[in-house]
Amino acid sequence: MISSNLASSFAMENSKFFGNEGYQKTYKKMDELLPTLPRIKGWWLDQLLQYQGFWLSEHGIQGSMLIDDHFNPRPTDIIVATSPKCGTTWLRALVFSIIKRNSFDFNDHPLSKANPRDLVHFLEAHIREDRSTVSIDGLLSPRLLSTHLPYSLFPKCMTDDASSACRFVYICRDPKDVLVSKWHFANKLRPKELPPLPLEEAFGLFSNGVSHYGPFWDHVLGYWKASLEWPKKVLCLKYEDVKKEPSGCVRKVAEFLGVPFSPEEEKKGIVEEIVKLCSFGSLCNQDVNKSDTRSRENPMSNSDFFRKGEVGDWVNHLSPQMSEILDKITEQKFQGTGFSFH
Ligand code: PAP
Repeated sequence: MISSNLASSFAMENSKFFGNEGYQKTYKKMDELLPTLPRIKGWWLDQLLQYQGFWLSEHGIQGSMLIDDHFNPRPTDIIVATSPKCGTTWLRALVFSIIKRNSFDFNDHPLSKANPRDLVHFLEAHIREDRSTVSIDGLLSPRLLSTHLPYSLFPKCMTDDASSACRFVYICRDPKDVLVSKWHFANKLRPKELPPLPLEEAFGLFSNGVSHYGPFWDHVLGYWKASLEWPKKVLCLKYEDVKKEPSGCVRKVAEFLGVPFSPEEEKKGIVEEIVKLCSFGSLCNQDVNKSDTRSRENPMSNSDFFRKGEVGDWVNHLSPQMSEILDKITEQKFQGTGFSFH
């Protein structure tokens, strides 16, 4: 069991970096909270803790608490929000290239030299300055950030429409494909000394809501409901729709972010350039994304974020019973909400 020992070690580890008394207070709060939370074995070596209705790793909780206490949102902030394996890499690339379309040549673009996670910074990680060479406060506006946190875990000043701070672009995906993608990913990340995670076990965890930032369905509903209530603040996309109609989705995101394409840009085919640049084939063929270097500090390599990039790969893995159960859960959870994956 990880315990307050690990939390204390966070505090000690971080005290090296944060003479800042405010940060120390947050770490102390975390130290007191962690031992009180229900916890369960995770998908690799980690444990997941139940925090405000969601299953998060200790780092996830730490990120959430640091954001609560120390993140200074700006009205121009753009936050790419996802439940893991729903299209984070893709949406990061799309939002980056939409917002920066006048800054770079498509033939010599940052996306050919950097993985999208190095261009759109992961808020929960970079708020911990000790883990990061990036200072969130030092980024120029508009800041492009990304998160896996559920909507309800953000402080009111970021989610309350009365304040104009932050816009969220959310993408979700058929949970059957999410499970399969996550299962493959988990097996890449599991240390060699552990046996591979059986699909049946991954299915059991996922369908019971036990996955990072899960239950998956509650994560989707949080953003979906917010998008209905505050359509200028939260935009919800589906992976399947972006696959089917990428140009339409790129235009929709640009309009939502207040930077619609001009008739001249349309004539020049900028939308199509963005779609092509961010496509699975283009991104996964960049040398930078072929790298499979992992380290203890950074256990995920760039290539881990590119597998098949298809809709419906679940048919190659899930049994008919598994898919039926997941579809039933999805139907029940989304009943009466106006949301569906069809
Ligand atoms: P994360 O949430 O852990 O950051 P994320 O990028 O959402 O990861 O998930 C990776 C999935 O997106 C992979 O799906 P798969 O396992 O079903 O193949 C990956 O292949 C897919 N993906 C990555 N880039 C793209 C892209 N440009 N277009 C479509 N799918 C993509």
